[in-house]
Amino acid sequence: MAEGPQLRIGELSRRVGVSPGLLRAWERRYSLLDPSRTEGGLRLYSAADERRVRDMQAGLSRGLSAAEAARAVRDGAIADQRSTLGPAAAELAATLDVMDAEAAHQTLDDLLWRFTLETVLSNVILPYLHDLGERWERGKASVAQEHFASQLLRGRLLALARGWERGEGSLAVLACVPAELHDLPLIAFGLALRDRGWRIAFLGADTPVASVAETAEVLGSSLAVLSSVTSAGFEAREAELAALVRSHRVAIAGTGASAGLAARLGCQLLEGDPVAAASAAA
Ligand code: B12
Repeated sequence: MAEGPQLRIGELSRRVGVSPGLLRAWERRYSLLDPSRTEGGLRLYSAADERRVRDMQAGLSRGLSAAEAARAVRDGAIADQRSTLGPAAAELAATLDVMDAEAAHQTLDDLLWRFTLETVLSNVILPYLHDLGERWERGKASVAQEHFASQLLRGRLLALARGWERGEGSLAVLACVPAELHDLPLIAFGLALRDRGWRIAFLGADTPVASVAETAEVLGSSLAVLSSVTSAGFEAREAELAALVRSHRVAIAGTGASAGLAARLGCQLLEGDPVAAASAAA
């Protein structure tokens, strides 16, 4: 019996942001998962299965086909890369925790030189932000540390975003719902979408839904993505969002977005981390 928690497919799906159908396909086609069975025949997945799914996502976000990514997971190629990413991620966290901007930028320079931006986003920056929030909630990180880190990373990501409005590709308008300030994941999503040939119009934090509609109209967008940490952020604007969905292709994202809300609005739900979601949206 494998160590650690034994998860049903729904719970595994929720954790990694991959639908149960796709997980089953990866299990069947590529033997990516190796569940144990209860006496009743129910499949239970281990921490090792979860890790292989995350490695598979990392392979896909690097542009590998599903078959190539599954092979890289089986050969341990992605795990090898993860093991060299790990120390760099710990170093970034350490430099940000002591508010050493110069050292943090150096670590980011080094990471971005050695790995693709998407690998750094998916494996270092986004997990770091998530972890920072958990530590802040438990009183293990101060507001100052959290603000320092998020401002430094935000500045860095926006510098990488320069010119993302240019090119020939389809245009996506990205915005947080009114009163929502968490625009970092939206920036990460925009960078990943830009890497897939899209152009980005970034409205960022606290944007009225009418302003998203206006921008989509004026610039001729192919997709408008709205993000919110809370479900209340979407629900307070449900009528306006429904009107936007009638005239434009819309997707909702962030921890406040759910399948139920997307079905009610008749729009797309973007699941998983912003890099995986960019693959789905593109
Ligand atoms: C940085 C940060 C801030 C910064 C935001 C800076 C910025 N410009 O973005 C500032 C300081 C402004 C801030 C403020 C607040 N924050 Co804050 N913040 C965070 C922190 C540490 C990181 C957010 C982040 O970028 N995460 C990275 C994303 C990618 O990870 P994730 O949130 O787990 O999201 C997953 C998916 O939902 C998906 N996803 C998320 N967003 C998106 C967007 C798109 C487009 C896509 C495709 C996918 C996607 O990706 C992840 C899966 O891999 C989080 C901790 C956390 N858990 O994330 C708290 C957190 C989000 N904040 C929280 C809180 C409570 C607040 C404040 C209310 C604090 C206060 N008392 O003032 C305010 C609210 C401000 C407001 N009105 O919006 C809570 C939210 C709890 C809740 N569900 O309501 C969190 C979870 C911290 C915690 N553990 O309690 N915060």
